[in-house]
Amino acid sequence: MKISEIHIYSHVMPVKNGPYKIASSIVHALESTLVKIVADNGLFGWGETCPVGPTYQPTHPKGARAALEEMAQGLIGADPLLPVVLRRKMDSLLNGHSYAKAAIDIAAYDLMGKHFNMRVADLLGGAVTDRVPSYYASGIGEPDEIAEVAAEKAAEGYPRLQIKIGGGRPVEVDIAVVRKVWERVGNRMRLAVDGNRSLTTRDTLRLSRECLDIPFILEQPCNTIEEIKSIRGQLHHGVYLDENGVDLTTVLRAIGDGVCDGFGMKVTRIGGLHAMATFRDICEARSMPHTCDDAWGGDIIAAACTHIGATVRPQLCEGVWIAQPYIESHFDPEYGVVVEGGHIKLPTGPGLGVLPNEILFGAPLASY
Ligand code: 0XW
Ligand code: MG
Repeated sequence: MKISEIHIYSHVMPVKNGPYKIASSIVHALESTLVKIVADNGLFGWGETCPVGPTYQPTHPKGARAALEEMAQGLIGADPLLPVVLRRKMDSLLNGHSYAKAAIDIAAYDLMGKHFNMRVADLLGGAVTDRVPSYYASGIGEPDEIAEVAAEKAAEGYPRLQIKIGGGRPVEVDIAVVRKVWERVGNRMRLAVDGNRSLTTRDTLRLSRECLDIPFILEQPCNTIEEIKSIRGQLHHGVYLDENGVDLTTVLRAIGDGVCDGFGMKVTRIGGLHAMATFRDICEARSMPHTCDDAWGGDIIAAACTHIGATVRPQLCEGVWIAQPYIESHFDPEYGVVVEGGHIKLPTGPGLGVLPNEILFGAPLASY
């Protein structure tokens, strides 16, 4: 089989009850990049990549589009059924830009699933569940407000809450937020406290010391692995890397150096579903819990995260975060991916199991 056409689209999604505020970005609307690859037998697959603004990671929508345009012509004729060969082909056309390559990888898996009449989760090794746990991520807010969100989400059935903190405000406020949430929900939900790279080592140590009695994990508190490494031995809480887990080499180094106890991982950051399956297996070999997320995205990304999430050993699955609760509408009006009762049903159709209504995206920005 050969890729005979590639179409690149852009689509803007406003944030419901926005803006969404985290330490590294305040976003009102997200610009997603969608890719449709068509094979010489007429089968097609969809991919997507959607950075949560230009400052969360070194990624942005125009960068995704430029990278895809750089590679697209050279990918015509490549076999979409061979993900490793396809990755090497992409690497021969462009250095880096994993988040853009991920859109092609996801589209190839969607196409492959349609070709073999298999769900993507089964192509990735096999689903161990039809309903994956999700987690809710609060925005940055005041103690009472976030405690209210926590109570609401616990009642909805979410097994885990990620509390966003930091962004330059006094650490006392962050400590008060965490304490208020704990008073309100206690052990009804597992807790992660995510600094999105914004805390100093000083404030991270204080947060951990003053919340000794609260069992949360600290997610990406500081900007760099070096900063985290320097305080790791003095922390009273487990540490997960998120933004710093930029590729498999870094993941291997972080695990080897004992810098972290788990990961918040993003499908597009690591380069797509194939790389994500490798990451899952590395984590399983070293008993590292992790999430299967993306920074943002519509139904294509949500389905991709759910499919890989469904293959993770349940004891190590920290949940699948999707942007759906923060987005008004779906790409696929019938089989759009949703969080219900804090969990996400694995799509049942072949491939990703979602079919976007492409009229929503208008004319392609570029076609090859
Ligand atoms: C909660 N997320 C998975 C979505 C937001 O884009 C940020 C991210 C995180 O954990 O940092
Ligand atoms: Mg995070």
